[in-house]
Amino acid sequence: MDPWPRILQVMICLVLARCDVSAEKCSKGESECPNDDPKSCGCSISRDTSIYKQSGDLKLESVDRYRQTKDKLTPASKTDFPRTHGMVNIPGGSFFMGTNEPIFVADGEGPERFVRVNAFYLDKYEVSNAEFELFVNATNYKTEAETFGNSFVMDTYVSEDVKKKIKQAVQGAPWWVPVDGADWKHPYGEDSSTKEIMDHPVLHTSWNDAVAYCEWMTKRLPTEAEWEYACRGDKVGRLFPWGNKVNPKEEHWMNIWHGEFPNSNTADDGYETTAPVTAFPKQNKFGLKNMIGNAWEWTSDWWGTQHSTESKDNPMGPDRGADKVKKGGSFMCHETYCYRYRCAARSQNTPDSSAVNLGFRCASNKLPKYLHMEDP
Ligand SMILES: [Ca+2]
Ligand SMILES: [Ca+2]
Repeated sequence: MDPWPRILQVMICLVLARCDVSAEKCSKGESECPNDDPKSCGCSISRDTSIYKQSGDLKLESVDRYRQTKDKLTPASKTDFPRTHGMVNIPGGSFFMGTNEPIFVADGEGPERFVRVNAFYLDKYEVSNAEFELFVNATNYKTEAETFGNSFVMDTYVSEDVKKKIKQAVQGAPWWVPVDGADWKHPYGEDSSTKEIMDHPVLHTSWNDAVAYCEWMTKRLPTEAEWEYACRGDKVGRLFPWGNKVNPKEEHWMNIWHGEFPNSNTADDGYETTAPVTAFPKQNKFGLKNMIGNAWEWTSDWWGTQHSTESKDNPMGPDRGADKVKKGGSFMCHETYCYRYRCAARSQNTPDSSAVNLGFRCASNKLPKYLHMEDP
């Protein structure tokens, strides 16, 4: 029996339970939109794995299998594409995490709290398709989207042929559709490919996939505190890594949605979908690219929205949870819908979820032996 209709039905129901549709429909100015709803852009749609586990027709063993073999592998592999796995040094220091002027209160953007972070290394770029391909080729790793056989894509980016096969969408965020065959190699459905975008961020990677990749690179995911500290780059209380101007020097420094979401994308920044991970100026003094915009980025923290105002050293988030924190917003973010391309902004997904606008970059306590440090 084909389990897909039942799976889809249950998945959509559960997705709906996780999304407040009233906020999704708000396309007015931010001041007119509900500010207390963390789901207000449809960007936290999550997969529900329990239905797969209950049905017994799916085994998620790829991460474990990969762990048994990773020591034999070589993260410094050669590729035809320019490597973008370099890391920059983020000196230790302190900062105010979060904001006392939250846009999305229920996201737990606030309150501001004093946080100290030890020095660490962070990938200068989002992980690209080319870099992820090295990992897959070396380990035969199978992502969770490939195992489940589907992932979330915005309908705008899906071909008419693929659209015909889609029977359901997420209520309140109807542009989000579960697409069969969508995965990191087929970001917009089975008839798409990454052939021309190998230098773009890898998408449709779950948190578990991201952890597996970073481990293979002898790296790890950044904590949310590390990510935000790196994003802020010593700019106190600013919205973006460089300050408060959306377009510094009248230029575009990030890849977001321009036009009227979700109906028109004018691509004023040059990109209707993703941009190369090397695109745009460095976003702050650490030399980081595309921290905000382009692809959302997983962090290691469990999701929580109640933060103590006590100062903390190297906080790692709640001990447990259902969702993992992602940061930075994406090419699908528009000020009127998902104004989350800010350092303090945050969102969440279950660790096995994947989507067309979700990727990651890795961190490390020490510079891996096979790497030279990147200039900031
Ligand atoms: Ca854009
Ligand atoms: Ca990003």
